[in-house]
Amino acid sequence: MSNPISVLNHAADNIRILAAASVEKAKSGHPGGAMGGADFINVLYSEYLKYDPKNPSWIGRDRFFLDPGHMAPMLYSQLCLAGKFTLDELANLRQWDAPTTGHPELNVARGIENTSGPLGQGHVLAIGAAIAAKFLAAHTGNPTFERETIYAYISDGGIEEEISQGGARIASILGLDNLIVFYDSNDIQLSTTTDVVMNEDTAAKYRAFGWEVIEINGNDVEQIRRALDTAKQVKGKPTMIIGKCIMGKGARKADGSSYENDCKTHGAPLGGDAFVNTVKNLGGDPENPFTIFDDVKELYAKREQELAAIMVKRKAEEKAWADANPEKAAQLADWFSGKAPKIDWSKVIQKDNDSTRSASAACLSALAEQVPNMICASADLSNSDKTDGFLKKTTAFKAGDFSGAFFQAGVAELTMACCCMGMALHGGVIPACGTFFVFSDYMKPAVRMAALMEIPVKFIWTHDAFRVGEDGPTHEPVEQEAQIRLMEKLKNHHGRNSVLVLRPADAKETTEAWKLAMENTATPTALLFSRQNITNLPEGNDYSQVAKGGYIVAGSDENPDVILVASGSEVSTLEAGAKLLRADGKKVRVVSVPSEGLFRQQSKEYQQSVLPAGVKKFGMTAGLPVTLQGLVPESEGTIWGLESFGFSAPYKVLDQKLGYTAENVYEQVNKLF
Ligand SMILES: Cc1ncc(C[n+]2csc(CCOP(=O)(O)OP(=O)(O)O)c2C)c(N)n1
Ligand SMILES: [Mg+2]
Repeated sequence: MSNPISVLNHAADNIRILAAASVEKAKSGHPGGAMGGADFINVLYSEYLKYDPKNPSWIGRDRFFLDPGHMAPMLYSQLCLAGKFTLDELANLRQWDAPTTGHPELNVARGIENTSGPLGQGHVLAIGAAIAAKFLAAHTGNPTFERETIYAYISDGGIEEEISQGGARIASILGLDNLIVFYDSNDIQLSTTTDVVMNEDTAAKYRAFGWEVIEINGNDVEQIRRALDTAKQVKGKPTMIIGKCIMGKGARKADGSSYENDCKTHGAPLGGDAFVNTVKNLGGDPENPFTIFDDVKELYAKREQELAAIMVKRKAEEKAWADANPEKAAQLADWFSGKAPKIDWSKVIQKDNDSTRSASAACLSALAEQVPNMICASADLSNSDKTDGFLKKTTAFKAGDFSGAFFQAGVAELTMACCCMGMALHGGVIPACGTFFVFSDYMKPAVRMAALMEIPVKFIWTHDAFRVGEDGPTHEPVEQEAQIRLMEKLKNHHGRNSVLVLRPADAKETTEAWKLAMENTATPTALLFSRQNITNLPEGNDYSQVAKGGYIVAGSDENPDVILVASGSEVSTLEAGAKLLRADGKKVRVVSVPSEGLFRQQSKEYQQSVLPAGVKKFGMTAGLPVTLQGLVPESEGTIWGLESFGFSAPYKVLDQKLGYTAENVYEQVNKLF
């Protein structure tokens, strides 16, 4: 490399000053880690990371995933040197409407590949992105994906988080040699030094996982370069570079003594004279810290030219491939357009009275055949969560062979979710992942981030109610539906429901639910499916109405005396109860609400026409009664729900014992009159 080390060190000091200054100005934030990591990120951006300065969303770019979101000042300062943020924006860190949010939020145009903050997730997103790059290389043959390197930056907190074990396992078993993780090992965390909580040999741990591990001084330019050069040559496995970094490198206290390696710099401004002394120590002007040094400007101007030259070659290579493979090239453009794929749903033939998980398998089977960029995953439950409908049409990923489209994640739901989210962030693929609904609890932190980032991952959750039965209360979801439906109520930054949640009532509603899921390119979708068979809704039901979130089921009476409301398999229980009520002369309407969130987006007139105020209502849910509270007001009726963890017994016994029968519907509804 031709860049003088003195200039690189100056640039790293520049980053340290900018990071410390932005935190100082905001009066809050995290300067210490950012100052320690500056050397690595600066070497990476000034000499290694390949991206198109003119087109931030270039599909073949290297990607940088930050795990410790609290090190945002480091990333923003680095991206400021690379021209993606202004000095004014740095000075506005953490302020209303500023792009320099407290923790980085996904913004590819600004060079931010992922939202980060919850430690541990960020580097597993990178693992997902690395999988996506391997998939695209195998499925398109476009050489640009072979050249991509996915970089991740992890800190002590991310290493301590359990998800790092799942990530380490997956990256190794899949041989992700396009992944380079830098571990900022500064021995300091928020409230203690790391030795208080951690005595593992992290290098040995990752070697045992099958990774290449390189140990360096993380503040030394030459060692960083050598490590990156070596890592890029490694074949067949991922690489971790463990950089011993100095927390708060260059920081000085008010009395001029060292402020390095001190927990206090983790999450607070250096403060007053300490800040002044630090900036001076780093060669800056405390009166004017928001400055880019001239030689640093030159360094990054030079890098921009180098990148422009690299881009000429890469674009030519991509064009040669596109010219030789025009159909594939058109298809690839389509995959990266973010548009919903075209699917012929008439190919999905549903069996009568099937479980909705099997009905989902029928959909997945069609998707495997028709959506060549879809990737389906399961956390070791594919034959139960019925993602095997997809698997039967393809093969699972293996190290060196990404010609299939199934991702066996092993028993690691959070890891699976983050990998799938990372695939979505990479772009070009449509990820879905399945497990039992009760284990969605292991995924919530990721689902929340997927919702915040607005990425359209499909979460398939089967065994959606206590009718798991014999497995007992450990496996019976009760409060989970209410929890995930809270995400329908939470709006994302575009004002949309942050998650689309669909719980279809029978096999044909399942096809409609999958259709909505595939059309939803704007948010994650949660699909809740039954384990047990469900009687079809009445003949003549207009299934296209699933798209309205809630609708009147065929066979309902005009001017009803009572409206019965449910989602999922409880709709068929209500239908059975309706028969008994009608035999008594009652006029009954049955309403299926696969998504309350979607239903509430319809016109007030429509909502009122389906659930008119003033008409008696009865709701039935296998979840907590609160699940239906928005649809069945207390003043108009009652809700039959589950208020315990459930019990161990065959599901038909549980239905009887817990009151999920036609007879109980009849009895409870009669109490309203
Ligand atoms: C899942 C999660 N738990 C807790 C936190 C709060 N937190 C932010 S940083 C941090 C300590 C991080 O230490 P380290 O990763 O070593 O960063 P450094 O102090 O070196 O900057 C904690 C506990 C978090 N952001 N995410
Ligand atoms: Mg640390």
